[in-house]
Amino acid sequence: MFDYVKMRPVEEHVISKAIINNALRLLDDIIQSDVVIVGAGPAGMTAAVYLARRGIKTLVVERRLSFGGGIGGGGILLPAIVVEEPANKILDDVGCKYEVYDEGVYVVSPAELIAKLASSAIDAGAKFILGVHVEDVVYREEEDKVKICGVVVQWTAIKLAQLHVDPIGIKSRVVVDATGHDAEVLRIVQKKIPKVRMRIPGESSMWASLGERLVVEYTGKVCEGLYVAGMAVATLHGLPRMGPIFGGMLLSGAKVAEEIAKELS
Ligand code: 48F
Repeated sequence: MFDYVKMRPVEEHVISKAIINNALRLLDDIIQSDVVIVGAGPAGMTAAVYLARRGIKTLVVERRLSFGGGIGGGGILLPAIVVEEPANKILDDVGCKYEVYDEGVYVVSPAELIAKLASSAIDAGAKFILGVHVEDVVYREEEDKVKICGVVVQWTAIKLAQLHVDPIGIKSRVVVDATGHDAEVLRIVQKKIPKVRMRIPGESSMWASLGERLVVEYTGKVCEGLYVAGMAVATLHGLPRMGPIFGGMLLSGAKVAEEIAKELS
């Protein structure tokens, strides 16, 4: 089927130039985005799908070299994820297959969910940069009001090596903290911009159904320029953890996209 002996020889410097030219073009483009989503877990990737489908210039930054956050290990390390209605509509929207387990309860392959969320977001026009860690935010104060207007990122490899290298500043109209249990962006704001008066009680013990409902209900704006989605919502509002069920994460991502779209329109 393939002509295996006719592989085109490509010189080393050509490979390097192709990477540098294209990567710099991408970085130049995303350095000013409408929305920066921090974290490529279920909430962040769902938000990216619905923002990008609305034509909003969306960037997802993820500190690992892979997509998915907690999805991969979410089903108690077993290859099955539980999603409850109405989040199955999101699965339909991204073309992810599922089986009915019980009335309104569905089971999904984690590998397929990661792949379909990521490919739907990319097909819709969202850009992803993997291997970058958000270490700070950019802010301004106008008439005594704080506004978050971007993020400061560092290559994860540089951070792990504990080298001192200055970071990259990215400007955006909105930042979304979708960093999961640690709520890393919110904690940065709490620590470094006391004027926002952020209180972060941390998540409460497990109560799956209540946690799922409240995490969606409390998803939304935190202060000017900053929204929260996914498990970071539970950390911010002291909500119960829910364990390995993912409908709330997907719906939280969809809801944050809807609210941001309203604000930016
Ligand atoms: O943890 P994660 O999957 O968050 P989520 O979307 O979903 C939570 C569920 O997976 C699960 C659960 C469901 O019941 O409890 O835990 O709220 O994805 C968060 C992503 O953010 C990345 C992290 O590597 C992960 O992929 N992340 C965290 N901090 C940073 C970050 C940071 N400072 N910079 C960049 N990425």
